[in-house]
Amino acid sequence: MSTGYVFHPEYLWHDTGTSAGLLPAHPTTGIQPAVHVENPEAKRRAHELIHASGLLAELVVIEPRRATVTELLRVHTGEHLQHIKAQSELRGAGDAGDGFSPVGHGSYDIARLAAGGLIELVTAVAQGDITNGYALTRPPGHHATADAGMGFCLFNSIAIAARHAQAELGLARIAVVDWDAHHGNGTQSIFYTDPTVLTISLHQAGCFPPDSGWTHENGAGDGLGYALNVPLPPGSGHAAYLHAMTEVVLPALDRFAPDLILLANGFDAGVFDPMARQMLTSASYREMTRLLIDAAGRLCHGRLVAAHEGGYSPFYTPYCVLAFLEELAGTITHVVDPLAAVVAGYAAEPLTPQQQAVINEATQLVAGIHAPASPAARCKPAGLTGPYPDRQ
Ligand code: 9RB
Ligand code: ZN
Repeated sequence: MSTGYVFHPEYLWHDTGTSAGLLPAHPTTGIQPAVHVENPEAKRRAHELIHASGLLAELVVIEPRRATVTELLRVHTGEHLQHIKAQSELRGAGDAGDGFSPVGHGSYDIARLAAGGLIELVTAVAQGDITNGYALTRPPGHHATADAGMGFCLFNSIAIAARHAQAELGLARIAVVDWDAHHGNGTQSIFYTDPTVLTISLHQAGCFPPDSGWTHENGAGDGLGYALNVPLPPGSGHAAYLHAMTEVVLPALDRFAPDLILLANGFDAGVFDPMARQMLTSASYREMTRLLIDAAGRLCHGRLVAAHEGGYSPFYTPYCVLAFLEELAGTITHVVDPLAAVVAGYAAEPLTPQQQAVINEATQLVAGIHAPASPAARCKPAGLTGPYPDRQ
């Protein structure tokens, strides 16, 4: 069992400019220039901690490449590609679509490197070179729809990797689990009518995008039943997320029987995050990861591939990333979350009736998911030749 890791310095060069948090600075509005909340710092520190803790030496480092136009077009419209390219050629201050998604000078190529990094990771997992993997990428992707960027996202890397896995790697059924604090609306919309890709999003109810991610959004047409949402109330923490994992995510995965699990791995449900009001700790991420690893082990030869999404606390995100990645790699380092003692007494248990109610609602929908028609056809990567090691 081995764990792949994708990182590239260019990911830190995606320039989100001088917005104050997320608002563009301008003297007429009184918004002073500052630093955009989606800046390199939390990601740089996470990568440094992975290195300094010794964990990097235990990982299989995989070099990213830029996703090709053909690969991007499996998900996005040509107009969207042209738009991002044109915005990226401006000398900064471009936007991906909603006025809140900065496109810096050269960000088109960096976003292609993010999507291509995930493609390389999924390919290595499908070939059996590694069991699972993590791409510590920027910019994020889960809000990007087929034809627009949104919520700091340019291209939907997870969706691009999922389509690549289906088109080139013989992995027919893909489950996308999204535990970023914000609704994975872009991924959901891309696969909304497609029963071959199950999307499950756990998020803070009504946080972002506005009025998105409710339980009644359950897929449509052939895809009815294959979009699940668990909009947890603000203040939800360890108990609520673990309960949502065991009552919704795991049963849904078991019924769906995926060939690959992709994780939109946002850390902004962390207790110190400025962009949401959830209360997860590094221990929560570790436990949630364990559950997904177990599911991947029993369902799809351990194939679990994660892409970084949100997570904006420079001083806390790195410890959550480390806990996640230690668990993924099945190891521990000498680094102990130094904030664990600080958050130990934060009230994140027991489950509240409101949390229980929304989890129950989502649990009811799991019955709408069906196993593949032909279980015998699963987990055989048709696009690959040669021996296929079973590394479960
Ligand atoms: C809207 C505004 C937001 C709010 C949150 C995010 C977080 C993204 C993330 C992005 C953009 C403002 C809709 C301000 O971390 N995803 O994982 N924009 N919020 N004004 N308006 C109208
Ligand atoms: Zn987020």
